[in-house]
Amino acid sequence: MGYEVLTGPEVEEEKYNFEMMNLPKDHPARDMQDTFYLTNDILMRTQTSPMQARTLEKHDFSQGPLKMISPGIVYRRDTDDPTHSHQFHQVEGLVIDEHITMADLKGTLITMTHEIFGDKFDIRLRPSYFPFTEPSVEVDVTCFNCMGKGCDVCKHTGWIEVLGAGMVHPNVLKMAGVDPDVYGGFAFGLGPDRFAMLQYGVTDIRDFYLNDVRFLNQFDKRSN
Ligand code: FA5
Repeated sequence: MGYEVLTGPEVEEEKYNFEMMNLPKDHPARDMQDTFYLTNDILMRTQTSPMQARTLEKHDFSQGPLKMISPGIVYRRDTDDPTHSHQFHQVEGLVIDEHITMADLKGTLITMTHEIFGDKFDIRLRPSYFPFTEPSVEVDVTCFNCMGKGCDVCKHTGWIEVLGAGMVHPNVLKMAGVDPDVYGGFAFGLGPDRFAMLQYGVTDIRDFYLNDVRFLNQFDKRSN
């Protein structure tokens, strides 16, 4: 779909992880992502969203629109459970140009989800909150374990949350030196560990990180 693939640092500056993502110091939403700090200003990134600020800062819009995805590992002081790990993957997506709308975001998300999972899985968009997007949504996919009936894996909701998204907040553009009166667009951040769980029927995210060879061998093409 024409996206540039970029990677960024896992040991990140607080400025890019929070400040430039419209999360000033003492902003209550910082609690949404419990953080491993290395020093006052340096942390293990809690999300791939700092790559939005890093890319926006550099992009030359006279050369055309910005369309990037950025995969990588992120870290949070989350309590491990079947769908949460303290270390996991995210893929950030960012599209900025003139005249980008929420319909472009929705079309992109539907295309992506159906391409990966096929038509037997539904998605739903729920209104949500992120400091760096307005409006914001969270996207859920039908639980692979119970196909929507409700089970332990999906905490009896029938859905598994796989990504957050929204229209990029004007403050994020402004802080990166981009004029929000001219340019705008959408961003999303998805959790590929949860995508892999859905696709391969893995009921506990911790299995990816425990290095049990009996589990890992299933995915080793040489042993199949
Ligand atoms: C974020 O991290 C936002 N940066 C996403 C975003 C990007 C929103 C751009 C808007 C625009 P959230 O905390 O909801 O949002 O995490 C995004 C996804 O990462 C979740 O949907 C989920 O799939 C995955 N995720 C979050 N926490 C964990 C965890 N502890 N273990 C595994 N996956 C997780």
